[in-house]
Amino acid sequence: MVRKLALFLFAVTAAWGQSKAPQPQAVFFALEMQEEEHGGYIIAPFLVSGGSTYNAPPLPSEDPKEQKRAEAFQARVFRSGTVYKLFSGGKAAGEVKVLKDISDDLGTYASVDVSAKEKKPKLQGIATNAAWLKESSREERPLTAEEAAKMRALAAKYLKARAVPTRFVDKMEITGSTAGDLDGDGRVEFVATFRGDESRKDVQINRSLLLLSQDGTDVVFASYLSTGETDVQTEVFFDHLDIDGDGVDELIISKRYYEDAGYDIYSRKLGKWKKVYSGPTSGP
Ligand SMILES: [Ca+2]
Ligand SMILES: [Ca+2]
Repeated sequence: MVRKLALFLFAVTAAWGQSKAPQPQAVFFALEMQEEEHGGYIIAPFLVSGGSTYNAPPLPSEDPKEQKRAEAFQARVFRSGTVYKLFSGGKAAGEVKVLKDISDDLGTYASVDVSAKEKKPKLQGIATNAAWLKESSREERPLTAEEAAKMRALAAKYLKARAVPTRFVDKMEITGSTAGDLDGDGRVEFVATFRGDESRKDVQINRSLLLLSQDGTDVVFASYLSTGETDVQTEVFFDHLDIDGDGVDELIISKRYYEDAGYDIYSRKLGKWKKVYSGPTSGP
């Protein structure tokens, strides 16, 4: 009897679960300038999300079924004239309008027309049709020279503790950075990514460091990668946006391999920063 009741309850719960309205899925695209190749701005999808879920967009594949999914996805999201909201640094930054699907063997992307609130020489940001996203009212600005120097000093200290030589650290370049109040507590977090390489006895070493700091004096979170010539992996800060709407911005990081690129997402959950999504790599 108990078993029968359990089965019945299970069936009811399962049916209820299925009848729940599916979470609306939105697409997130990286907006980047690709001057040489496409004469302007392009968007490339890096995430399909219902807010708290992180899924990879369907990408071209040798598997016919996957390929069909990818083609249907492209036809839907890259329909000419489709308008997406643009966010940059968590702020509403304008809109993008799809001009043309220019996907090829290397990747999935469309050329777009950008109507930005603020014309920057090289705008980058996140385009999306996510209806739940709200513009952040928090502080967001570039790092000052003094703050960038603080982050550099912090990176040097962090790497020194990992036996990375000072001469290497001195040559590291900052690949991306921002100062923004990621969690809305009124205090500004600093984010910076660094990269560098050196040859030691014909062996090439590449190093990549992502640093998140409260005010340039302490490391809140770090992701350090040391790779060789054939497996180069670099993390470059791209943008931040509260994708799941929990009040803390996610960090969107562009990861670059030797001939490949993709996007990863870091999120603070239960007080700890961690990687919550590692997107597929595709194209340049
Ligand atoms: Ca803060
Ligand atoms: Ca969040």
